[in-house]
Amino acid sequence: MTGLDNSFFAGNRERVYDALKGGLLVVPAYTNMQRSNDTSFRFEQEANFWYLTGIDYPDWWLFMDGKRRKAWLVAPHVNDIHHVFDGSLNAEEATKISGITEVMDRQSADMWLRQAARAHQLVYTVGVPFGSEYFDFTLNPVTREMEDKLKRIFTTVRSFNLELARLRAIKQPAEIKMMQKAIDITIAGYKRIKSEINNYKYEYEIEADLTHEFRRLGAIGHAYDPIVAYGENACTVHYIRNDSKVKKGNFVLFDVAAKYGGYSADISRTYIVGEPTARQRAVHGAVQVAHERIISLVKPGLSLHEYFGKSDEIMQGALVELGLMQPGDNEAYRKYFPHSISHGLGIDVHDALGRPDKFLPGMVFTIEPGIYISEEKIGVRIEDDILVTETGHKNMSKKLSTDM
Ligand SMILES: [Mn+2]
Repeated sequence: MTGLDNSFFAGNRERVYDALKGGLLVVPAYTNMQRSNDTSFRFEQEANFWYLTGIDYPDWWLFMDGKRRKAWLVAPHVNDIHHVFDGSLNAEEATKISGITEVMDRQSADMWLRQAARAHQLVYTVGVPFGSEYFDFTLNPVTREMEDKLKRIFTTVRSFNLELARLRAIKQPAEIKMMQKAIDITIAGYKRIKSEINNYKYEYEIEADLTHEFRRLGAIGHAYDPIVAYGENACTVHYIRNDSKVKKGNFVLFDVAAKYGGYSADISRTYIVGEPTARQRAVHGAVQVAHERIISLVKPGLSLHEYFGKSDEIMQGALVELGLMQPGDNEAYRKYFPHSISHGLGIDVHDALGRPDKFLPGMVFTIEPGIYISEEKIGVRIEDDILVTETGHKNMSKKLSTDM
């Protein structure tokens, strides 16, 4: 159950037909990935495929013809054993979810592609993600396999990622509703553990209560591996072991959020266990003030260049005030604030915004200043989810206090 009906997916396809300008687009679903030996990870769908079909099953394909403004689904061959163990989707169900009435098998799909290649030299598909040469994990093989397959049939194969990112960047009211629900569930989780923060002995106990609250409220689970980082652990930006002791006298940094109805939240808070020292209070306060100031910059039409420039100024000002850097010392700046201030948010927790030059109404992104001082065993991050509106912005996670 996605919460969004097939008119939503059909509407998204209409926008893609416009962007295709008469061209052809092939979008493959992801395939299941090995977890170990003979088991796979829980399936996670490719976001563009889901955005255009609503189908949350592996190995399907979508063909879209911009000229005829028509779409076809290609069903995978599922053998009887897999059907019994994992279930599968029949053509009728696929049509109901997606609103696409034409469903063919793989063999017909190959004929369809060869036929299409007579009228089209160029075909668009979903290419590998931007920056993937720097990833320290293996890509879902489907993307490359489909590219290679299309290269054997068409003269030119081109990525449609940027166009899809630009469409997905502008959230529709139905999407904002889902995102708000994911955020509200996340807030409920935070409120529960905040009131108990002095009673936990290990990071994983807090993680367990967050997970319990998310699932209890209907979220599919975490939008990403939860970060529950006590003290110095918070200085490892993507710390996910969550197995250290929690004691009085330091912070726990949380970067934890739910996924609901296909959409991700992404929220960070930093809570003190016991009583804070003056220094801890100063660092947390500095992040809180910077966070407020950076949020207040956001309005439609603001250039991203100006936004990043001003947020750098604000963050550097905070670090100077804490005695952590001299003005202009870029090396110290990157040491104490090593990650980006913002990223897009949506189906993917790091949703591409399509490299915009300015903020547009309907964009949702995070604002997440942090200060990490490993020599003092202090790490603080505060992150909210911001929607650009027609007149300014809406902080979608404002209901959750940023206080320690
Ligand atoms: Mn984030």
